[in-house]
Amino acid sequence: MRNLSILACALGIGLLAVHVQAGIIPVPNPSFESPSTDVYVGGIPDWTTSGGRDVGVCPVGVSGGAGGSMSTVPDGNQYAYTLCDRGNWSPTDIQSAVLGQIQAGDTYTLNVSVGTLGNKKDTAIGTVLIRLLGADTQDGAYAELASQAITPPAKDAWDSTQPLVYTAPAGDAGKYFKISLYWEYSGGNYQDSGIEWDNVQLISVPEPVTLAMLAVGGLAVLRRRRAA
Ligand SMILES: [Ca+2]
Repeated sequence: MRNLSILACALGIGLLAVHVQAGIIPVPNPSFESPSTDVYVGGIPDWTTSGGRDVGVCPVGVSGGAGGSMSTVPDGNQYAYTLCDRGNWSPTDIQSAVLGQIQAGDTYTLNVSVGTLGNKKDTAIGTVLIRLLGADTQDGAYAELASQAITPPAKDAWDSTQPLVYTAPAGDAGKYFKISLYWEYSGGNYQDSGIEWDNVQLISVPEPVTLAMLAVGGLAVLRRRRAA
């Protein structure tokens, strides 16, 4: 009987640890498969957009929009595009829905596939960032918690090897957070430019000390059970 209770206790701790480690944070419309379309469509469901000339979703292999398209897509059939052109250099920002509240000490890893539109020049693409934004209240003013500068890949290529890794300090605990896909075009001497986005993934991992404390706590419980 005692062995059974020890086993049950160990299983419980194990399940708790698994639960704590299962840190995939759901992101609405993470692969820009909505709305399903066969053309360029302005706007992205579940995301807010600002700046640029045009922001929306596009299926792979479709030409149009600002005169170019991607011939491959990392995930599914569609990607998000952000276009700007001469005379409209305003930074483009695509922001997710609010995803939850920051847990102090947790490490958040944001991975996004970033592409460069097929007909674009290789230079002067400007500043490309993937970011986490935070606010004290859900509807408050969101400010940058962390950002990762992205070196855009070659024309008509995708890159997903530049993740944002952010370990939340105590001061950010409880803040509401969302994802930002940001592009500030440098204003080079050419018309039309595009950055593409796909396959947004956000994972959180508890701080190691939390897991260690859980393990220590579990051992203490087991010892008490054995002594009883
Ligand atoms: Ca996709």
